[in-house]
Amino acid sequence: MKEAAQAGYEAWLRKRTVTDQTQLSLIMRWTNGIVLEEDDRYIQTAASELAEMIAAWTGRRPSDSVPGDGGGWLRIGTFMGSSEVARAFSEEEMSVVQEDGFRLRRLGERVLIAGMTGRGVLYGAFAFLRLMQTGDSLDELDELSNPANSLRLINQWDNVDGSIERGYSGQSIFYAEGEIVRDLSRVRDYARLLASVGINGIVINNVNVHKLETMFLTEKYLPRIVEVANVFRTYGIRLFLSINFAAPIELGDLPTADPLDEAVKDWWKERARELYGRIPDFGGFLVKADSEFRPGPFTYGRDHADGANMLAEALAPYGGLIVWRCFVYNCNQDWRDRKTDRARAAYDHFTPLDGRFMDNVVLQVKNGPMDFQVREPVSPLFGAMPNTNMLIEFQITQEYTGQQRHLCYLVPQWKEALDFDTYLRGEGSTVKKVADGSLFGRPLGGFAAVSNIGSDANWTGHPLAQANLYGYGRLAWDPDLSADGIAVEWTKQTFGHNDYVIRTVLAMLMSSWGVYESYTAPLGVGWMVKPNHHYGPDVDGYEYSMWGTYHFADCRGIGVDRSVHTGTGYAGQYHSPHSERFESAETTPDELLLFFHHVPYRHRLHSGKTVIQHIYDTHFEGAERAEELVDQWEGLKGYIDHNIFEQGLSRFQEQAEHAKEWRDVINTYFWRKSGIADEQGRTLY
Ligand code: GCV
Repeated sequence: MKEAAQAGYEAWLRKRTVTDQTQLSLIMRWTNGIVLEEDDRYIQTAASELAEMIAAWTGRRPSDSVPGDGGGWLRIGTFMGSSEVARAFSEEEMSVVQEDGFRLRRLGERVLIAGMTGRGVLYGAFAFLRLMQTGDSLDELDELSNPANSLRLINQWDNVDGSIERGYSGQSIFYAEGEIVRDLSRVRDYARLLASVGINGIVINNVNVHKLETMFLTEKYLPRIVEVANVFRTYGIRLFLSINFAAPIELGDLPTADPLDEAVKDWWKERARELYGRIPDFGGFLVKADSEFRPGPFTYGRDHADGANMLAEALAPYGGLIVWRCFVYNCNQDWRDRKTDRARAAYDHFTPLDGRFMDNVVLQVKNGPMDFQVREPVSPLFGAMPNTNMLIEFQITQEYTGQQRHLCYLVPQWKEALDFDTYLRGEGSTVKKVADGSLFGRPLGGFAAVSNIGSDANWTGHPLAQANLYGYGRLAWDPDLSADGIAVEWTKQTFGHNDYVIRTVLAMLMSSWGVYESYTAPLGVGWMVKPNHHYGPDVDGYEYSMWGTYHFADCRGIGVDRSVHTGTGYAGQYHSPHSERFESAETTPDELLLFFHHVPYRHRLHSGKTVIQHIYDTHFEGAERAEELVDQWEGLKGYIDHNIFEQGLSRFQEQAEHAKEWRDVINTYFWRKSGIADEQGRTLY
């Protein structure tokens, strides 16, 4: 019973006896002792993680000194503190290791885990554990690893009442009934998981900051927030808070939140002084302002730069950051007006402000111009603000991608966004280089993503949704890793080394985004979901699609004309050659056709099919492929943990049923609308 209740809890840091003999002998060979010379907090964490995991895998705890009998052992430390570690590397080898980076090297019977800082050593220790779980030999081990991104953040959309906005795996692990939970052991276990994939910052409350969370800045909550910060600090993770821009008013202290008002500036400076007095490494504030009815500087006739800089000034003396979100659009658009375009909004609002943000401000930009749909183009903002720090924001929680009832491995989608070329500085100006700051020589940059975890035993509801959390961290560290490489790593650590299991899970993960897209959102049309909760098909359902739809389907055709010549002009927000490619229906890639163009149902795609035929066929195929996922998963019975198998089975069965509902709702709608196909999806010419 206990096992069932906890199945999946250890996630990819499984603490069980390793049964694969090759793997076990590799681990036994190298882990007879762990020697550290420094008393740094992160090195202590690294040593205890290594010792605990190794003991759990092998049944033998490593000694804390050099083993006498000649077996392999680990020496861990920084280049500064440990003379032995320092001696093993040349000046040049050490100089290329960045703040959070590490080197792993085998030297005779020793494996060195070395970093410039204690945090680097901690990441090195987790990398070593990963190698033990996935690799086959350490004989040639000599690895240098630096994170591509300095900021690798997680955003929790948790509310202090215990709910999670867009959470699909239970309640918050941080809060219950208006309080921070007493027992922080689960928060600690979450911190371990995050640190193991390199996350170094967490925003612990929802960007929509309600009355109670506004009080996080007060004595009511601060002492407990300090405790949460301590837990994350053990794992090298800095704590951030989302704030309400109107907090001075909400808390009854001032009549205004005008960012240019001296009293407002002083109020925030005082909050910063208090916060840093208690949490010296506090990360900073995340702000959603003038977006979806949240307060912001517009009320006072100020702009985003005025608002962000006022806060940035308050935090700058302590090294704090302001992460300012660019998810800004007019919710009350009247969709009879076909020129106003939500997709344009972030670019239109923010590009005129390029160069005006202080150095400790980072803009957080969603990967696409809309809102985490299953398919969107990449936000053109990434190619438009060379004088501004930026973070790319992903959504690990599957709001529009099946809500963790459906399988959707998102790493391939994120990879596409990261590899997209903005062309701002000519060919090779990829989004990943904008995000990491290297393209424009920006001091700060990185990744942020909305977490998908909750109080469910296995953290993510769907057992395979853990791969998204894992994959996000790994990509934030190294955006050049491949989606299937990450999937294999995750599978081996989570399910062990059986080839059949690895191949099956890999195939399921890698096909899942395409499968989900095929029975839900064809050719770049999004939003065909039920209002508010966004689960399930409803072609005209989305709550902000007033007086029309987000797809403009009528009897003549479907899609949104975003061209410059006849449409909203959005295509012109890209640099050449994308601006020309997206301008014409002939050159727009099929998968984005309806995002950029309104075309007749009989318009012929590059694939050779008409749009209407494509919609029907993909929805039928998608539903079939969803059924195949059930078969694939059933084939794993007896090969993976029984309880995890059961968790997955019910979800795959639901997915298969639900995919049929999607198929029928979408196809029936377009059959009626277009009047050129029958109910079975056969086009009537
Ligand atoms: C936290 C979408 C979601 C909202 C979310 C918002 C945002 O609109 O549906 O729940 O709010 O994005 O990213 O701020």
